[in-house]
Amino acid sequence: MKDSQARTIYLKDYQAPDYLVDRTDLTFDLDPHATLVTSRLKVRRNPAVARAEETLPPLWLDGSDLELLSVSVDGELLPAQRYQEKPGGLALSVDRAAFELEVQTRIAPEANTSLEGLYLSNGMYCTQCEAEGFRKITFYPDRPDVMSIFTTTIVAPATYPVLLSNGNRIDSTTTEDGRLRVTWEDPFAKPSYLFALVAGDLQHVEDHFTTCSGRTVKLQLFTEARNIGKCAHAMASLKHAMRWDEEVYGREYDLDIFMIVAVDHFNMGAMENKGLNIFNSACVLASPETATDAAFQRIEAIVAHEYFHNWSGNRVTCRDWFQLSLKEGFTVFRDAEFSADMNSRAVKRIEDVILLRTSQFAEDAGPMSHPVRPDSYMEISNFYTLTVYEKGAEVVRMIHTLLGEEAFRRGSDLYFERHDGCAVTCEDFVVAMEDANSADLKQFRRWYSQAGTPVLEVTDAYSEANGEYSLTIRQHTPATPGQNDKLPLHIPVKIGLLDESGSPLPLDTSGREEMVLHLTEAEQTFTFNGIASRPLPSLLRGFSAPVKLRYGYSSAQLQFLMRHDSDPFNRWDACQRLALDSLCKLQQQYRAGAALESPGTLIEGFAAVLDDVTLDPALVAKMLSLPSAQELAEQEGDIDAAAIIAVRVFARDAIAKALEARFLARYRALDRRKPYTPAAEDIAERSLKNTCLTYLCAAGNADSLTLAKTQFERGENMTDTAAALAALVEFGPEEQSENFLEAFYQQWQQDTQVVETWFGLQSGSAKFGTLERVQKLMSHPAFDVKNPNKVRAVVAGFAMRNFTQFHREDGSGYNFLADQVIALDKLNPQIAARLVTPLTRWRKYRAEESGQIRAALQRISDSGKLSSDLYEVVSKSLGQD
Ligand code: B3K
Ligand code: ZN
Repeated sequence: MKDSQARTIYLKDYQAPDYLVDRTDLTFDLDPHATLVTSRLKVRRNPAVARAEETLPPLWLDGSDLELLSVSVDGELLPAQRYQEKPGGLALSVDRAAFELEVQTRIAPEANTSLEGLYLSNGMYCTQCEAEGFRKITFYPDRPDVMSIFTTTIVAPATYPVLLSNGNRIDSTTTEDGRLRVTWEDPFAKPSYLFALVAGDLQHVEDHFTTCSGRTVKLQLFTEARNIGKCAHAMASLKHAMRWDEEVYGREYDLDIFMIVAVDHFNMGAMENKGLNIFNSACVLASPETATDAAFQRIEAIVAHEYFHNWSGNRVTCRDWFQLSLKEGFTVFRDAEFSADMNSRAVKRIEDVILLRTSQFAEDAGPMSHPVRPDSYMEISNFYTLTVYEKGAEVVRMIHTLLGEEAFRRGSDLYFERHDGCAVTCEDFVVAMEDANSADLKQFRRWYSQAGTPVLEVTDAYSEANGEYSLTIRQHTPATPGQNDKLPLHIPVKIGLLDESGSPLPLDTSGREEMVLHLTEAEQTFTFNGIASRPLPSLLRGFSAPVKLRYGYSSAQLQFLMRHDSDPFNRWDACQRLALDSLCKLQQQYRAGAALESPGTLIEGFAAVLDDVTLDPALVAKMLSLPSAQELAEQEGDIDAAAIIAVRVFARDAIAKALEARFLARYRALDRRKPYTPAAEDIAERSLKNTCLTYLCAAGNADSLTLAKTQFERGENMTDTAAALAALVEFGPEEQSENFLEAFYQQWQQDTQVVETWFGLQSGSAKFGTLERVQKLMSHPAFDVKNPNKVRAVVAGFAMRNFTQFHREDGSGYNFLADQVIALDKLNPQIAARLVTPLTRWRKYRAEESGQIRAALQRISDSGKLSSDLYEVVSKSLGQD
């Protein structure tokens, strides 16, 4: 296996830049095949590293896939012997400590399929520079600790009437030959990764926001004309986010204009470029007819996330990419709290914890395992991970839990004040939290440097004679690649105790009923006095730390917690544990070749949940959802895919049949046919209604399929329509399902986002998402291998969300994925490196699957020259690096 230029970069090797760039003045003469980029930089020696007597070091400018046309210093063309083009950039010999550098390059946006740098999406020019895409635009010190004031001039034919960049528009003219020429200036110094440019024939919607100090900010959302009716929700979300950041963090927006642009070809969700956020259209465009509730909520969260970056990321940025979690972990925490305030707090927490437990824990236990602040990387794009984002957010959440709301705010105020306009480190963040509160987070810092998911084993003891109850907690973090020995972490464990009637017990003389235990030792005992009878502990409330918790709850105790715990998250968690226990028992029966027994306890538990009309319907829906196949897989050492699939279907059908009457009653009560709103209460009702509908259809009663058919045909909103279609596809007669799918496509074929939903429905279907069908979808006219959303809907839908078909015994699913990864690596390395993830878990499977998956991975490795992105993941997974 070879890659282009894989080499490992280490945090310990960080050095401050030799030169700084005070001003960056860019001119783009746009052309699909030959865009001319002129860059004028005011460069000076970095005083922090300069010593008077030394000779000047060469100036290094990163560059990739660029055609260099000329280099001048202070207005004079530089002779060729003064600069050297090397792999990855340009080295200039320098004879003065401050100078103006002009570099001209030519690039071809049309040929750029990596979607990094400047590229075309449906004929619209757009950019993506984080992390290292700016070097595909021009030669530049493309590192986040070089911050500069940017001015950008865009020249384009009149067929591109909208020309955008960061900051404020300061000039707009028509050239003599009839082209448009627009100049933007961003007054805030920023690293190159926050640069953005957009040019296209776009429409926009406009609104405004009055900031807390009374300034008016113009808000504009740009999209192709056909999507102009899908902007309202994102605009409303933006205004909510702007207000929330003022109220909760005291952060006011700083420019007079904030723009969002929707593009169809985008590698991830969105990008926080200063004043000009660029969004994947699936993460910003929505209407009730075309987008599901999940999409509405995702849009609200991502719009907020990108907006929040204006402070946590842009005003205060990262010194180097090892510090990525400084901005991402903090911003994910901020957006999670925003979503919790806008919607159901418990449900938001549950969704985030499901993601952690299924995917981040798997990453922590896999070959790419790394700390929240990695020590090394080959390709930084591979480190935009769940560990950096989601576990990083958990680390910030734990600081919040340990310090408390007000102290955390003092810490964040100090952080923003102290580091405004600077590129800093995770350490700086922690120090600000400490300094603002005279707190000690010394041991807590290990969360940034130690990889792996800690396991907490809890035992308890009760002495009736003394009225004393004690909890003993042992912590242990398993070894991860390159880190064998782990130290104890400082872990906040939020707990409560319930008496036999389910009431909370006072935990100390102050009478508080909930507290945070500070676990800092490998083993520690916490004692509570004045406890009249043996209590039931409610542990790790709200998932107060990203750990695996083990305590030997009986089924009866779990059912008790489900009914009485005052912490809604833990009520759900008790229900999940009950389901996991039942499914594990069923797996044992399946593996032993025994008849599967109906999961009676689980059915009882679910019945009680369904009968409790006082519970938030959204919480009920979550409680009634069985753990996913992926989550079940995470429980085991030797994953047996066939067993997981079989017992999940068995349990689901048994629950469906046993509780059919209850599901029907709740469905009917919730089927109110109200006009659509994305309000939390309405989303909650739809989610429970559609959960009931799915169980009803699983029970196999023809009347239920009629209910689904009616709901589908009414087509009142995409949430209900897609849920009904999914149920019909999964449980209805095959021929009819085909007809429904076809009817749906005919109705929505013009709508990009709905077609993506349609693809995903099929590729992720246990019944319909067979390999043959997925291959057929890849030749569908609406499929486009150069569009990551389509690849995600079809290929990732199959490989990551269709456990049943992907793990087909003949190994064809693994081979298919290997083929797709090899092909995609030539077009878009970032997407290829993400898509290969399911194959990296080969060691966790039983021998049969494990051998097949490894062989598929080996085939990728042997397929020729790989991108550095894919090389890193494949070589680490095979154990070669
Ligand atoms: N900061 C971007 C992610 C960039 C990913 C580059 N491969 C979006 C976000 O986290 O807000
Ligand atoms: Zn982010």
